[in-house]
Amino acid sequence: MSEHVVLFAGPMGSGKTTAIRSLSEIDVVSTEATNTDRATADKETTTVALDYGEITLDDVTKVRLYGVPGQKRFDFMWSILAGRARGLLLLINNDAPDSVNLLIEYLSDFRELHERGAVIIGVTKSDVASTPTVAEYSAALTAAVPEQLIPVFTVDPRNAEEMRTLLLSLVASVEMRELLAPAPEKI
Ligand SMILES: Nc1nc2c(ncn2[C@@H]2O[C@H](COP(=O)(O)OP(=O)(O)OP(=O)(O)O)[C@@H](O)[C@H]2O)c(=O)[nH]1
Ligand SMILES: [Mg+2]
Repeated sequence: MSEHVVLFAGPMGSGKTTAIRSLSEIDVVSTEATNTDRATADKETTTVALDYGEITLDDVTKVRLYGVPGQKRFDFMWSILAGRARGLLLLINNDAPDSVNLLIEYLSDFRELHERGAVIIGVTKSDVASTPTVAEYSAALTAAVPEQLIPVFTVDPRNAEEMRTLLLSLVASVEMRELLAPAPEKI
């Protein structure tokens, strides 16, 4: 059985915890605390350390799913967990103010991971805000990271099938990268 570690990152309220709960086949380990920043995300709780779940794809591929807090005051967890991952699933909620630039900002915070591994973008809450479009995000990504083609999809983290499709695509990209440039421990 092969095994992968992927990281779910993105702003507060973009749906990281929801996505991991939709996908995981084990009880998710969560670290939720009362949300005191209701202006940024109007929800009861926020992640303060991590989420952890697991899923088996095609009976032979185990994927460890780690979610980080969206709030930057907990960003010490970002580098701790990013170091273990080979794939980055970056969620951006379409209803966030200036969401295109916010996405670029979060992507640059995980530069080391997306340069070393694979990355995919999931645009959430497009039922709440219909713009920006996927094309607008793609144009900004091409301008910010011209050397890498970063796929962008709309996704609803509450929908397990949609999340699974996105995850399969990311894992395929991770496996492709590993074939081309194996991690040192696998050489
Ligand atoms: N309408 C709608 N609601 C969504 C969508 N995606 C997520 N949500 C809701 O938005 C909220 C997202 O909350 P979380 O999953 O806790 O977000 P998070 O990214 O883990 O946030 P932090 O841990 O605070 O950084 C939940 O209430 C979801 O049900 C979507 O595509 N559409
Ligand atoms: Mg969370």
